[in-house]
Amino acid sequence: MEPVLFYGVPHGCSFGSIVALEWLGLPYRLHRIDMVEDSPGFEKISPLGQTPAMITADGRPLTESLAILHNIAARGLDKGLGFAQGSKAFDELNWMLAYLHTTLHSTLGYGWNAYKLADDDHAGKAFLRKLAREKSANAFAYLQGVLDNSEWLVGDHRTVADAYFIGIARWGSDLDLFDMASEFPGIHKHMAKLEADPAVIFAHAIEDERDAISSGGFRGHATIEELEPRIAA
Ligand SMILES: N[C@@H](CCC(=O)N[C@@H](CS)C(=O)NCC(=O)O)C(=O)O
Repeated sequence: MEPVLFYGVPHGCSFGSIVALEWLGLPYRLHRIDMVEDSPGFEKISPLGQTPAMITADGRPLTESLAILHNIAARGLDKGLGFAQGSKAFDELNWMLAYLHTTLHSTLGYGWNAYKLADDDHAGKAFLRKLAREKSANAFAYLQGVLDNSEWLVGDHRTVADAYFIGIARWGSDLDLFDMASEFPGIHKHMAKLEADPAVIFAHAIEDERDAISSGGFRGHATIEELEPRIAA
């Protein structure tokens, strides 16, 4: 059966998994999770209530972006989305995914924590935003150095690392931390290239609930009722 990706709105890091699934081109379905609402049943797939989460093709629940992206990459080796485990290229991809998650995602996360604080917690917001800006500036600067010497984050073509990148790099401006074009022109250029990709355009349309034209294997949204037998299995 086709895998199902649970993606989160607003602007979840699951965006990258949607892009990667589109690039993969194999059938898949989506289930939308509004991260500011309760989602009964979702805890059976994602005990921490976090997105992305997946029901794999063989029916297992799988959480954590890196695990999901590697699952997609392993099915897309022929398309260059990933590399054979044990190869130098695999290690480079694995390294880049870990960097994007443990360094870029986590430092920008301070900005999301500031966003979620009560409106009148001015000191808390200011502290967290300062941390987010300082720490993620270093993370972006390093990545910009990578992109100064390469068209893609890993190797000479797009991989799941670029898919993951576009879902989280956008937070730099979403959270009003940076003017990406002037402060990180190399990052901005890579983002602009990816923003023109049909899979990225599709993922935005899905998040924004606009008409979404899949050039991959999207087979529609699945309701939680439809998924019940697979969740219970
Ligand atoms: N380590 C997890 C973190 C995922 C994560 O932080 N997801 C956020 C959206 S980007 C989320 O679901 N937040 C809602 C919550 O934590 O309740 C992963 O990489 O998949």
